Order: sequence, then structure tokens, then C-alpha cells
Amino acid sequence: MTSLIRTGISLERDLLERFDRMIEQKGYGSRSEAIRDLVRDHFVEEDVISNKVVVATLTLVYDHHQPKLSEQLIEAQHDYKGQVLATTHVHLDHHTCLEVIILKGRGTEAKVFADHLLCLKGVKHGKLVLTNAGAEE
Ligand code: NI
Repeated sequence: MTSLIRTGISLERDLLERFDRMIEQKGYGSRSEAIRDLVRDHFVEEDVISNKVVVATLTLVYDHHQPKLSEQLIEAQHDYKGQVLATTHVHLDHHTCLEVIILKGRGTEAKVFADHLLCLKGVKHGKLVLTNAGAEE
């Protein structure tokens, strides 16, 4: 972890009050923590846009009785241009599966991969969560 540097910022009163309410709702310990998270989030987005290497989790909830869906999900993972680091599969009930796929690769490719899987017929819900590959921390 790099050393911390103190800085000051100026905000309009109503903006700061709104920010403080958000901090309290989310349970942040301090304004600094909340601002650090926002700044990091911005740079993760930027890493994706500039196509740097990111690590991501793709969560999928799907109906495994949907014809060909299981095969499509497996094929897409084999064809992914980055690395699939791990997958976790949980059988939620008779029809429904939860799968978490952990990816490493170029930001835009991770997005394309996720969008492809999330749009498959039988995928009921899901989300891609991106983070940076950890080099800056
Ligand atoms: Ni299952």
C-alpha cells in the first residue's frame, strides 16, 4: 500500500450534505473512504474504456433446462480471449443454477463476453463486476 497524502476539496453546501447522507446510508467510516472508493471506481471504468487488463466476476442465474444453454455457456468460456480463472456453480433449485465466473483480460473483451452471456435465452439475471488487476494498490 502506498502512503496517504492529505488534500482538501471545496464543495457546495447542498452537494456536501447530499454526499454525507450517502456516506451514512452506505456505512462509510469517513468522507475520505467514500471519496477514495469513488476515485478508484472512476479509474476502473477508465481501465475498461482504455482496454487495460481487468479482473472481473460475472454472476449468472439461469434455467439449466433451457435447451443448449449449458453448452453455450461452456463454449463461450472456452472461446473467451482472456483467461477464465475459475468458475463456481451452485444448483439453487430443480431448474435454477447460479454461476460465478472469474475473468482476467482486456476490459472491452470482458464487457463483450459478459453481454453475450447475459443475453442468452434462459439467463434470468446477472451482473458483471469489474475491478483493476491490483497493480496500483
Ligand atoms: Ni446447476
